[in-house]
Amino acid sequence: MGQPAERESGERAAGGAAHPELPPGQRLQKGWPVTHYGPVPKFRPERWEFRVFGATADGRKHCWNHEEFAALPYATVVADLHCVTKFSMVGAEWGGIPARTVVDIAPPAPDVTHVMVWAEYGFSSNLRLEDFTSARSLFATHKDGELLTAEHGFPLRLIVPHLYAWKGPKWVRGVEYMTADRRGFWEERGYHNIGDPWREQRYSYQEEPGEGPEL
Ligand SMILES: Nc1nc2c(c(=O)[nH]1)N[C@H]1C(S)=C(S)[C@@H](COP(=O)(O)O)O[C@H]1N2
Ligand SMILES: [Mo]
Repeated sequence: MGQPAERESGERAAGGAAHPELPPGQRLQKGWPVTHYGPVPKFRPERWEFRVFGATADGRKHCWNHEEFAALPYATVVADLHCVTKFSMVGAEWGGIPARTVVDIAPPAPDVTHVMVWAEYGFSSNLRLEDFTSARSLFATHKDGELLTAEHGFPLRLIVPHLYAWKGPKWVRGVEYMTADRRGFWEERGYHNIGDPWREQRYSYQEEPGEGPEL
């Protein structure tokens, strides 16, 4: 399998000096490019809901409408964004609802090991439960004090600072609790199942036994 064809648009900096704070192989990006597959969804507040489903502790689906979800306690996290196509955007202050808050309100069953984070148009990404519930994982509504723009994921995107950015779906709509691992959209298409930028886990062919379900 060749390298996955991730689409990119937006400005690219010419060069960009090596940066000691960056994971290996990454370069600094001026500005904030827009990177995703497919069209930008239109936000329809009356139809929007956030769902936690799958293997929940109480066996039920938990739903929030937009107003309810946006009213959950707000927190900020300063974190970099590392795209697997090698650009990084550093020092953003993300604001929103910690993933842990969602997990506390709608806890998983004891045998849950992974989550699938679902977004508009069926985009998905799988995470180990401990990556999802890490203290800095955030469902972001804001960046640097301003509401996200449509192309950057408004009204909600996941930020998982310690993993490559494809592990953070834009236009996120829900979380599925899973008792076994399953690959998400990019993980099925050649990207690494774990995606730790500090270990340069870019592609699925780099996976060690046990790092991901069979392709
Ligand atoms: N729904 C959705 N979310 C997505 C993607 C996507 O294709 N669809 N691409 C990911 C990738 S690969 C990156 S690098 C970041 C880019 O975020 P940005 O466009 O805000 O820079 O979004 C991530 N979230
Ligand atoms: Mo990316």
